[in-house]
Amino acid sequence: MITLHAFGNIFPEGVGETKDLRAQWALEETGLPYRVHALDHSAGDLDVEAYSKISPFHQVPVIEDDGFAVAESAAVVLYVAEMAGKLIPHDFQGPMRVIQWCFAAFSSVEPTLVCLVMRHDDGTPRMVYLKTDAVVDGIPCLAASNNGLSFDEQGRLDSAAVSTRYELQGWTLEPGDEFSLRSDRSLSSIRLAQPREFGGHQNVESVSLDEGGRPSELEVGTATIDAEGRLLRRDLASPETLDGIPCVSFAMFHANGRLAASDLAAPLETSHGIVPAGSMVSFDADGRLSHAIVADTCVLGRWTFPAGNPVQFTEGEPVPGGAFCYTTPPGPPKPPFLT
Ligand SMILES: N[C@@H](CCC(=O)N[C@@H](CS)C(=O)NCC(=O)O)C(=O)O
Repeated sequence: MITLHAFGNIFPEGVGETKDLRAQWALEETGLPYRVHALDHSAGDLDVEAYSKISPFHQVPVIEDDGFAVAESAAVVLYVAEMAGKLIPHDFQGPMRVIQWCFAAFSSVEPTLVCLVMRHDDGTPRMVYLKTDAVVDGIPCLAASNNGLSFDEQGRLDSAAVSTRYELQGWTLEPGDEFSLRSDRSLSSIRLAQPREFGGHQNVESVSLDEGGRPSELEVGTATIDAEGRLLRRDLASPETLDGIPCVSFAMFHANGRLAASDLAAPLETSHGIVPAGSMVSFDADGRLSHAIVADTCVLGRWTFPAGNPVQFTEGEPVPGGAFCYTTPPGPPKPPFLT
């Protein structure tokens, strides 16, 4: 059966807007049976090494059919149509016309639409790109093609980059620094235009702030630290053994300093079988293996897990699912212009 890798959880603004809906729409339209592998965007499910095996750009949608993975929504839709023998005419010219409009959608229509103002459901602007610097909601905002201004549903500015040095809620922003505000108007994050000293830490690239306006997480080079300087995450330039685990690409840590998650640099032996190299693994604060996304097909306990599948270790026992479980789709997708 086809597995659709799609979002199970994404930040609120993304709901109903993401390209996995194109794949789900085609699947529903053709009536092909499928199941959904629900990914949590906010938890970083798309960022893990194992997922890059099926999604070169760490994005959705991807479908897997009998071990064959197809990414890119247009290709997925074509695959589904071909598989079902529906949606595409069977003569010579018909398929060419479909391909023509697929290319047009991606290279001509979509980039143009993305450059236009995005709006909330009630028509008020959500994203605006300034032609020249302007003061908006009292804040000097930078005009830059990669820095749109976003507005909440009440029309209040909620993210932008500043055009000049500006004091915002006790923090000094330099030109080009990007900020975002919560709905209670408290500062939620700052991305610094250039790495610099911030909140007593050197070389800071971005900061998340808590509701009290204190830094909670800081990106420092390739590492993330908390306000006390404790390491939360760091990139690994080469494989390292951490807490006895062969790690590669990145490592996340619990508050007690123990390894929380990484990709495996080498196969990991467990009492239930071998978790293959390249799998993403996570551990609880006592060092027990809690989850994995397996990089290759493997047998763990009573189960065979195909590549890219999630494993949860419940009291040490491997079972499918957990944080990344398969779910049945909630119903046919509802593209905005059909509702
Ligand atoms: N060209 C790709 C783009 C896919 C894409 O932009 N996916 C977004 C969701 S709409 C995504 O997965 N974003 C997650 C990320 O980049 O972190 C396609 O059409 O499939």
